[in-house]
Amino acid sequence: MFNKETFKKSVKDNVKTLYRRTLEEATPQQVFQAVSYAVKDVIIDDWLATQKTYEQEDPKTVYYMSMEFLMGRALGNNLLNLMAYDQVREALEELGFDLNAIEDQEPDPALGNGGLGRLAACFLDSLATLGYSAYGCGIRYRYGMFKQKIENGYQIEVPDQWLKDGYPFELRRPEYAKEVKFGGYVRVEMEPNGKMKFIQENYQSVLAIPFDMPIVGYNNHVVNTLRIWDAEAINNFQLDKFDKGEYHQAVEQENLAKTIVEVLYPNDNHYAGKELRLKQQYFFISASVQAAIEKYKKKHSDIHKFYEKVTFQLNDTHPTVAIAELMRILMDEEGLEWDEAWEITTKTCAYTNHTIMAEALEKWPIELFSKLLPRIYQIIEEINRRFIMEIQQKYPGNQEKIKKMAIIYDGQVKMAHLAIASGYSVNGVAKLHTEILKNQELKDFYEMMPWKFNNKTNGITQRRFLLHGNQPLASWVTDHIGKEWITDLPQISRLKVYADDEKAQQEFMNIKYQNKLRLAKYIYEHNGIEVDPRSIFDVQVKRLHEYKRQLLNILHVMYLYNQIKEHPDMEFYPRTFIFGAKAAAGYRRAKLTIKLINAVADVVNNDTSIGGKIKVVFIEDYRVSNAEMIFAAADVSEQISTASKEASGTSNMKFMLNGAITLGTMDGANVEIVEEVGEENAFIFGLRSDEVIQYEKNGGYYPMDIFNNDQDIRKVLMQLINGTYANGDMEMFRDIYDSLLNTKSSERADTYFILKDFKPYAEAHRQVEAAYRDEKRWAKMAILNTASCGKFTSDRTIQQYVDEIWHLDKVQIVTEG
Ligand code: 26W
Repeated sequence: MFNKETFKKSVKDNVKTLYRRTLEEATPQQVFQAVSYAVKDVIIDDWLATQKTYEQEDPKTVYYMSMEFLMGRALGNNLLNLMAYDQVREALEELGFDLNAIEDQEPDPALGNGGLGRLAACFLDSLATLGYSAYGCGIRYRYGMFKQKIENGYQIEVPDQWLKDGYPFELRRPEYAKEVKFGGYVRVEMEPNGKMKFIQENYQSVLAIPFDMPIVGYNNHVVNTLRIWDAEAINNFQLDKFDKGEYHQAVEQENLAKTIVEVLYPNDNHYAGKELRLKQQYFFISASVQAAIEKYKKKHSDIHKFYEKVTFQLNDTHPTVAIAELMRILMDEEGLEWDEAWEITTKTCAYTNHTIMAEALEKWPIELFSKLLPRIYQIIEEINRRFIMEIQQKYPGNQEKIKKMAIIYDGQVKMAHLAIASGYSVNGVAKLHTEILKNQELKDFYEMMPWKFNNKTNGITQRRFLLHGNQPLASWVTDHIGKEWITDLPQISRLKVYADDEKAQQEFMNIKYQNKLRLAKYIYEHNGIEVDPRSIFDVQVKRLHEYKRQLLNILHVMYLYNQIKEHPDMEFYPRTFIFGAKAAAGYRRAKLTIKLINAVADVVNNDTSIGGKIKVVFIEDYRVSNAEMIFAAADVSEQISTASKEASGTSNMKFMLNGAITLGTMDGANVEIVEEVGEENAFIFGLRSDEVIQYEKNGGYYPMDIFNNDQDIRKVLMQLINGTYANGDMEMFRDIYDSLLNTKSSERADTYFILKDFKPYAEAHRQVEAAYRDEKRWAKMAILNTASCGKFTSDRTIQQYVDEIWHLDKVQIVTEG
């Protein structure tokens, strides 16, 4: 149990032992470290108790395998889940410190890109809170997602040195190290009993060292583990190899270990085909699968029943080599026959698809794959051979089917096909997304194996994104309906009775105003831009990608600015357009879009003639920690992806939870958000997904018609190439102009239907403005959004994974005191 005085003493002692200083002499970073070690001390007891309970009760365990875990800061969240936040705040006050300021000292662990990585983090929070035995398995990247600096309007990537001061919440576990082998060749030996034995030889190895991070459940003493793997050379430098003339191999092994976990690939929804990435994948998967089997064997003698106690969830195709690695260990090390190993594997592995963007699909050239992972490749070849036989049996003589569905085809290993053929479950992440998978992208697979397909609409944890991120609103909600919403979000619907209550409306909007003030202050400090907290805060924060259409947003801002300039007396409610987005380092058009946003901001923000009616802000280095503050302050949530392209989206849910109103297309989970809150409490516009798909089947549409017939749009587009936002440089934004209109290039003009949706988007914005002018109507809509977000808790999502896919056993932790 938590004790304030013990805690204070522990903080003081920690500063002394860690830094040989008194609290008064310690730097803020040192205080953060000392406080965090004191918190870790409290966590460790529950961590031990949890692991002991798991050992005794032996519940089925999910291993959530993911290349990405976008955790965000741990200190504040851990304190809330431990129910110790207020006491620690007081303890620190008594010591002369501000908990918020200490929280700000924590690096923001960003071992992920965007939605997929943050979803994994929300899932871990829910698994622990619901009392399920779970491991997160991932990579301990030395450098996570890059830090973004904006210089002269352009994005600059700076390395994220999150480990430079040491990370207090991790625990190195060298006793669980595993060897991972790359390259070489496979020698086949005949055993006396006639069985074939496959031996990998002349390989390079790397030692995988696990670092464990505690995942604290809310108010239940459960502490699960996120296990991320670091790489080390196997025997630092082998002199004997040196003597034998194998100097090169020893050096290479050393280098492999150094590079393998060096950095997170900053691509989101774009497959680059880099060999190092495949090395990363096999590295953490081999170590994790070995660890899972070792743990299972400690308690169980019959490996055939592995799947009764263990399940692997593959977070997209990135961890899909787990299928072949499990087969390899079961056959080559446990001595099982193919059929036995196959039964276990296909009952253990399940796959989640997170995108239908074709350019995101992972396909590895056979050459590269078989060289790096010779034994794994053999096994995939055999899986493929048998799968093709199955296809032939089901569709005799149908070559088309084989061409479309084979795992290995055209010189490539297709990871999605491997995952679908070998897993017992395939799920999409929102209703619409799953339907598109079944009826379009994965149609052939669905027809052959319909029972595997299911939907699990994404969710988010209300504990980080309301309880921690928006403490004033969290308290207000608790004051009105009690605190059950913290672990039972659907309870939040009990706020609906306050939607028309004037006092409640005022309080709700006043909290929003306070949060806007906090964000305005942050913007002033970071951007030097003064924004009016009474203006509409219209926010789009997410990775920068063409399909997410930040370009539509900024083109519309250019249009509004033109309108105000042309009609200075027109009615106009002041608006602040806030953007936050990282672009993949090699994604040129995305980076140019960032430049455009900043260029428009420069012109518009400094034009005194418009009297501050529009402000444009690009928040540098959008990440989990500032996201929490941004959601809390938003009035309007921009969710404007081209319909059918956004698998789910999860920021839409975080905005809704915080009382922002969705301005969006009928895409991803927006569809379900509208279902919950009602169409009258959202602003929906644009092409529907079936319309987009229809256009695509017909080769697109003619944006030039729109350009020719609409002078407002034409004016905006011309401003891209007449230097309006580029100090007279007519070339700076030409690529963007070309992408929308040009027919000369190989790509379709306006692939993402920006001009097609432009006018409907502008109309939706006019409706936003009208609604906002009516203060009561807006307050009601905002309250109803918060009150209607119950479905979108990751607790619900996880419960559905448990009930419909994993079938885990619930556990209770009994502690002394
Ligand atoms: C191989 C390169 C690569 C890297 C990342 C391909 C694909 C990805 C991810 C699947 C991209 C991603 O984060 N997808 C997002 O997943 C979220 C969680 O399910 C969804 O809410 C988003 O709609 C989806 O874009």
